Amino acid sequence: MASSFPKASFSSLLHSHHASSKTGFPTISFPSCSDRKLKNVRASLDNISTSDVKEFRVKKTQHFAPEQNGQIIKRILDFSGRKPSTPILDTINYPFHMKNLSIQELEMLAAELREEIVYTVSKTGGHLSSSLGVTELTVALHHVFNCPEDKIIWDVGHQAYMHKILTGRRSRMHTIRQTCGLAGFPRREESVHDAFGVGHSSTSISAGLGMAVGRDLLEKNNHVISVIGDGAMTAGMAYEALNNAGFLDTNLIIILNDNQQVSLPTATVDGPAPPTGALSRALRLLHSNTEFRQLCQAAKDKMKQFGRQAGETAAKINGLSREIGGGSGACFFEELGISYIGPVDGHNLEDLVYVLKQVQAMPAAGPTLIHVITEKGKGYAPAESAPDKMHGVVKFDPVSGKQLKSKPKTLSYTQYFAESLIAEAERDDKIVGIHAAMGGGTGLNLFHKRFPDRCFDVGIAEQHAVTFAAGLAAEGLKPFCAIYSSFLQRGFDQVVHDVDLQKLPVKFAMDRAGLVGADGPTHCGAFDTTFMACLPNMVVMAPSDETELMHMVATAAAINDRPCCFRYPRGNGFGSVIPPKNKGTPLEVGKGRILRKGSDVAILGYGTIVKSCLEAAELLKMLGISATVADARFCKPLDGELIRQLAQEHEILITVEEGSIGGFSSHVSNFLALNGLLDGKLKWRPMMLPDRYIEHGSQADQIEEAGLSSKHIAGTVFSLLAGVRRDVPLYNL
Ligand SMILES: Cc1ncc(C[n+]2csc(CCOP(=O)(O)OP(=O)(O)O)c2C)c(N)n1
Repeated sequence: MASSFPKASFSSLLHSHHASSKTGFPTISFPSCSDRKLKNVRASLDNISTSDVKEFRVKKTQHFAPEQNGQIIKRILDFSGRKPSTPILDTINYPFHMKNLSIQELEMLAAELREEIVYTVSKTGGHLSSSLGVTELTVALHHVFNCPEDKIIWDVGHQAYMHKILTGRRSRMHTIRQTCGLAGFPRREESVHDAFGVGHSSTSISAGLGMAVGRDLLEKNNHVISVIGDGAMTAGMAYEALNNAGFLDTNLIIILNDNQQVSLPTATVDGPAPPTGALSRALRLLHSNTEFRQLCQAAKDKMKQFGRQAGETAAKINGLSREIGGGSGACFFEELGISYIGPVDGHNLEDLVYVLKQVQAMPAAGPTLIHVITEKGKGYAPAESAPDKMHGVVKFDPVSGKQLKSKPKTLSYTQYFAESLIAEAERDDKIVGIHAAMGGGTGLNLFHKRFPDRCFDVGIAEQHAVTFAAGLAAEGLKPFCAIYSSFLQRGFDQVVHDVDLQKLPVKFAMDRAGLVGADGPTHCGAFDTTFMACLPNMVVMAPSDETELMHMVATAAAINDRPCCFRYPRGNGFGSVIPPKNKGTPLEVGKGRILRKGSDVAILGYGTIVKSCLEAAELLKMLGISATVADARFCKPLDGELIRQLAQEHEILITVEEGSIGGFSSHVSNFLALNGLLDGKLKWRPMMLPDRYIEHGSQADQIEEAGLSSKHIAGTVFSLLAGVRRDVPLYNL
C-alpha cells in the first residue's frame, strides 16, 4: 500500500543527478545508481562462474543473429493462401489448454498462429504486423499467467489478434471489424479475457495500476500485466502512470514492447522512417545491455546443474533481476521505483517464459518493467520488408503481401487537405505542420516531404502537440495541428486553456470526423463540433466537399487573431472541381450558402452530409415537395442571417450533421430560440448522431444505423409535412 512519502518521483529525479545527453534523457544521468547496481550484480554473480557467463554470451550471440532466426521461421511457415494446418492450435480454445505445452510445442503454436493470422487477415483486412510482432509474447503470457483472473491489458489493442484467438474467439476472427463481428480492439463486453477496453494509446499502465490497487484493496492476489509499445510509451499518460506506480509500489508488471516503430504509418512517402523522439534513442541504448541475458542463461544453466538446489538459485535470480540495469536509461525506471528487467528477446519463447515465470514468482516485486525487444511484422517477409510494416491492411494476397486496393476516382480528404496546405505554405513561410505520430494518417508526411524543416511529428502526444502549437503561434508562426477528431479529445484542456483562452491562432485540422467504419466507437469522430464550438474564441468550420476543404484551409491560414478548426471525414472526395494549383480562396467567416432553392422545406447541412441533403431534396422533388438546401459552412460564428431567412421562408427547417448532440444543431436551436423564431409556425427538427456509441462496421451501415442517410432526411421532412399538409400522400420511401 502507499507510503506517506514519495519513494521516487519525477521531482526527485530532477533534483538528484547531473546532466547527460547521451542517455536520451537529456537532463538526467545516474552514475551512482549504475555503480550500485553493478556492484550488486557482481556480488551476486560470485556464485556463478565467469565461464558460465562466457558460455552464455557465445550461445546468445548465435541465437540473436537475426538472419538465422529469420531463415528458421521462413523455412517453417507457409503463407500459400491455403488454410493452414494447425494441429496444436486446434487443441486450444482457452489459455488453460496451453499450460502443459513444452517450449518446443509453444514455439510450434507460435508458428501456427502466424500462419493463421496472415491467412485470416488476408481475407478481412485489419491490423496485421503488430500482432505478428507479439506472437511469442502473447503465447508466453497466456502460458505463464492465468487469464482472466490475471489481467492482461493490451495498450491500443491493435496487437491483440493472437490474444483473441487464444481466448475463445478463433471461430469468429473472420468477422473482425465488420458489422456485427468481433471488434478490432479488446473490449470488456466481448470477452472476460479483455481486461480493459482500448483503442486510444497509452492507457494501459494507468488502467493496470488501478486494477492492481483495486486488487490490493479487495485482498485478492492476481497478477496485472500492462503491455505497452514503445510508441504508446511516448505519451504523457504513460509517464504520469509510471510516476504514480513507483510511488504506490504495488505489484504491477509492465511489458515494454519495443519494436523501434513509434509513429504511424511507419513510412514516409519515400520509405521507412526512423522512429522519432528521444525516448526511442534512449531505448536503443538499452538494447545492447547483455548483463541481464548473461545472468538469465547462467542461472538457467546452474539450475540444470544443481537440480534440487534450483529453487535456491531461482530465489537469488529473483533478487538479482531487480538489480540488473541496462545503464542509465534503465535507471530512469529504477529511480522511479520501477524494477527494470531486460532487454529480453521477444521472439525467444524460452527466454520469455523463463523471465515471466521469475517475475510471476516474486512475492512482492512492486512495479516491474520487462523490456522486450520485438520486430513488427516478424515472421512474415512481406510485412518485415514493407516500409509501413503492413501496420493496417486491406485484403491482400498472402503469398506476395500485395494489398487488393481498388484505385479510387478521387483522392481522400486527407490528401486534399495536405495538398492545399502545401499550396498555402508555398506562399507563406510562417505555416508549419504538427501531428502526433500520424504522418500518413493526416497526410502531413506529404507536407514533410516538401517542407522537412516545417513539419513536426511529436509522438503520440496530442496534449503536447496542442500546447507546442500554441507556443509556435505565440511566436508568430501559423501552426496547423492535424489530429484525428477522436484523438483531439485527449488534448481538450490544452485547446481550451493554452489556445482558446489566449486567443492564439492555432489551426486545428480534424481528420476522421464523423463515423469511421471498421475502427468503431473508439475512433469515431463524434464529439469535435460539440467540444470545439462551445469555446468562445474558436472559429468552427466544416467543408461540404473537397473544394470547400481547400477553401477552408485557405480561410484558416488567413485567420490570425484567434484559433480555428475544420473537420473532414474519412474517405474520398466527391469529385468536385478543385481550385487551380490546389490553392483555395479564403471564405467570408460566418457565412453559409444556399445550394438549391425551394419553397416548402429548408434543409441546412453541416459538413459533407450536405451531399445527402441534396440527395434527399431530389427524393422529395419526386414526391412533389420543394426543398431548399443550404450549406452552413460555419458552426461558429453561425450565419444568423441565413438561418433567419430559412426559418422565415419555410414551414419546416431541418438541420443535419454527422456529429453528437450538442453540436451544430444545438447552436442553431439556441439561435432560433433566442431570436423568437420558434415562437411561430416553424417546425424545426435536428438530425444528428444518436445519443449512443455506434459499433464498428462499414461506414454505410453506420450511417443507416444512425438514421442519417438521404432517405432518413427525406423521411423526416415527409413525416413533418404530412402533419401540416393534408395533400401530402403517404409514400414508402
Ligand atoms: C491517443 C492515440 N493517438 C494516436 C493513435 C494512433 N495509433 C495507433 S497505434 C499507434 C502507434 C503505436 O505504436 P506502438 O505502441 O509502438 O505499437 P506498434 O504499432 O509499434 O505495435 C498510433 C500512433 C492512437 N491509437 N491513440
